[in-house]
Amino acid sequence: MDLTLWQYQFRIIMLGDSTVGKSSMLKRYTEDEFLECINQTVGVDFYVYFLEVEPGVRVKLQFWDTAGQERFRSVTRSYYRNSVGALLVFDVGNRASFERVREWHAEVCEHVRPHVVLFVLVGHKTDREEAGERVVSREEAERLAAQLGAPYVEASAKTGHNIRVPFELLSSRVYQGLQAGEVQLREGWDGVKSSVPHSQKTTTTKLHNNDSNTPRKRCDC
Ligand SMILES: Nc1nc2c(ncn2[C@@H]2O[C@H](COP(=O)(O)OP(=O)(O)O)[C@@H](O)[C@H]2O)c(=O)[nH]1
Ligand SMILES: [Mg+2]
Repeated sequence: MDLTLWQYQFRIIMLGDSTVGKSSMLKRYTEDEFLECINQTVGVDFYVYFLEVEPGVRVKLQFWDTAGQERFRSVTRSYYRNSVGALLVFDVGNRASFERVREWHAEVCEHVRPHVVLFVLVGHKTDREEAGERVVSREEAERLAAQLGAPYVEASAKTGHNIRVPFELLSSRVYQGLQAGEVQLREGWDGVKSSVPHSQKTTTTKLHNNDSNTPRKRCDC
């Protein structure tokens, strides 16, 4: 099968403090693997996943993952600018990571203005609740998400609980944004690419979740 057969490509970034589990979420979603000691890569790591957002509409999701730069707050401007969506992640067992969410959000919005990036807020490592390590409640996270205008999802890369939901919710939001004209293709912008001539674009918006036959690929770059 020709893996280049996709109608759209969405570039999505992972945001949040170091160690909240951004790389682990990507690894679980794209490879269904979890590592207790995940390597910190040098440079920007990227992952690719193919998703059918509705029957016959295949999207190449290109995920960009910071590799430690977030620790030094040196994430580059082009990292933000060339993305259409962001998973904004905090660790439910780490209050400081929750308190930093607003700053991450503000930083992105400031850099991409006048354009927008669509967000999903993720309360991650929910498995820590069983060990009595949860310090951020669902209610306060939902309140913050509402203030940021983003949906809120809880997940765990360790157990795999809910791990597909934030990725697919965000992809669905982007796709719907495209249909509604809220997200627009722009010359010289890598957030969304289309291989479909304008006149052939579909107009329905339902997300098709059954992507069990979708091939997975992680780039070696
Ligand atoms: N308990 C728990 N630990 C996790 C989870 N996801 C990642 N971790 C651990 O948290 C640490 C940091 O994960 P990593 O993915 O490198 O975080 P990143 O710096 O945000 O990319 C690693 O030791 C992971 O094994 C999770 O869902 N639950
Ligand atoms: Mg990482």
